[in-house]
Amino acid sequence: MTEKSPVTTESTGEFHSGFVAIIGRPNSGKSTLLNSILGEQLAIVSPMPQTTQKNMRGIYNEENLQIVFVDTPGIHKGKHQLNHEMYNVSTSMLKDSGVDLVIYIVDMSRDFGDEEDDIATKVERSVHPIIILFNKVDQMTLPEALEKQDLFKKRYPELAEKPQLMLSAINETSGEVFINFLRTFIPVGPQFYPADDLTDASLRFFAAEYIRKEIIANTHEEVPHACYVEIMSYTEGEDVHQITADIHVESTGQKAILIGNKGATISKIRKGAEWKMRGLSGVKCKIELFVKVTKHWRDKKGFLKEAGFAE
Ligand SMILES: Nc1nc2c(ncn2[C@@H]2O[C@H](COP(=O)(O)OP(=O)(O)O)[C@@H](O)[C@H]2O)c(=O)[nH]1
Ligand SMILES: [Mg+2]
Repeated sequence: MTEKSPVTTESTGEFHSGFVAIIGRPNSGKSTLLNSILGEQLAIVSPMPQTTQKNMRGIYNEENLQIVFVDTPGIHKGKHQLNHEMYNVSTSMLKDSGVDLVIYIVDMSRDFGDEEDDIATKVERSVHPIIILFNKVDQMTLPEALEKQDLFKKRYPELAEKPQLMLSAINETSGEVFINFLRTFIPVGPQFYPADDLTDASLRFFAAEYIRKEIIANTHEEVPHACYVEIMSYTEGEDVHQITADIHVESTGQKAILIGNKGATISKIRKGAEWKMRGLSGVKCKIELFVKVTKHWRDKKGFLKEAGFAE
């Protein structure tokens, strides 16, 4: 093998592995791509910006290959300390963060503005190899997509020569297409996790995520943004998992919306999350939810630290 030929698992027979962070604006399709790669609806996806609050690892396995993906919150400058912490978590991936490579997802269905400029500038300065993924090209014709790609390269000339790919993450085959593109960039390395692991996140983590997903699906506007789900207990019995969670909101008005008329909304949230947790755990799940008013939690450093948002 000459030095320049691409390194593939087939050509060397050696094990390849790497940590790959997925970054981009809120709503650009990071979690959708991860789910497509894993073939599972693992990460929560929604049209609401900032659906992903915390980094989540998803693990892609093949016989001689393991790629650990880190799904991140969207890079967005919001007004709360929470937004600030999420911004830091995501942009820290571009610094010396233990990842081998960064996937920068660009949403082609939206215009490039300040937010894209901010991210692109940070990506330009990153210490890591970068792959650019132009997503949502199903929203346009091919000439339009090429024109937009050109616009991107002119706006961010330092990124023009980076390896890049156009894709629609919602397309069923996108995961496979993307992995085939990515695999040549993954170095020789050890297997970090057992080959049948899909994630290193706990059932506790997913319980909170799936309750959040139901909150997003059943409430509107500011309410889902003002909610933080804290798992208070998770007991794994042989044929039933018992989960209790506090949902923190910022006002009594939000609490009333979350509970709904005669408890209808909170009951829907609970049942939806129970159903999803049953799918994930394989056993019956019973969830108890308590709604608490924790004023200004999104701006309380102590609370955010305890909730795992801040360093
Ligand atoms: N049309 C289209 N929509 C997409 C595509 N990828 C993601 N979406 C949608 O964009 C929204 C945000 O996706 P999500 O994965 O949650 O974005 P994230 O915030 O970057 O993780 C969801 O409504 C997705 O269904 C795509 O390739 N094409
Ligand atoms: Mg996401």
